[in-house]
Amino acid sequence: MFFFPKETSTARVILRPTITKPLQKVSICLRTFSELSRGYALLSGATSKYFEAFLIMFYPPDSHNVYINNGLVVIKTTPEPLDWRHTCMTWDSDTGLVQFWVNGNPYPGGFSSKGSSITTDIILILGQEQDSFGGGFDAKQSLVGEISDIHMWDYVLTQEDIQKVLSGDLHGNIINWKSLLYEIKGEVLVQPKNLRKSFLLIIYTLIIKILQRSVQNMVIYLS
Ligand SMILES: [Ca+2]
Repeated sequence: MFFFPKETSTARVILRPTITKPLQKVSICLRTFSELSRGYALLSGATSKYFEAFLIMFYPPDSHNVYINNGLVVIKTTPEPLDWRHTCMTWDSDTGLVQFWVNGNPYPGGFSSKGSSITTDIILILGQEQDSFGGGFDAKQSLVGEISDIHMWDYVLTQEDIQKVLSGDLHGNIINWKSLLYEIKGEVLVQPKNLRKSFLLIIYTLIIKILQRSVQNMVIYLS
């Protein structure tokens, strides 16, 4: 996973998708962990024509601004407890339909940029939001936290596909986390993904409880 340790306007990961023709259908999935309460970009894609060609902004705890070729769709979701968060989005130029999932749960989407296509010059960036083609970053829109399991497709995923992505059985055909092509700029650490935020917290809580019980038993014994 990529770890963005602090708020900067420099730290970013530039992805190298294998796109040979303009995208008229697209799907993206990724996992993020962040304790930020301000808005931040989950993914920023800019083309020479549209600086918000493919952008997902998350405003915790329940709102997303999705842009396709500068066309905005606002998506409301149910707030989730602080943990790794799996976000998926699809867009189909034929209808303009934007679909959205968080942790496998579908949410009402919207419509954006029907009939257009995302051009092959797209610059895809994790950690920062582009206000120009490949730049124009603002620390207050940067990600502080972690990103993992990013996959992207040049077709529209079904609900069934989303479940396969969640369980790790479906990988992207234009961006694949298992064979990711990327370039790091600034302070971004590459680490093995761990579950410390959930699993280790449970273990830690259990140990504290056991210790507390032992102390209580000792007190009872002594008195
Ligand atoms: Ca910005």
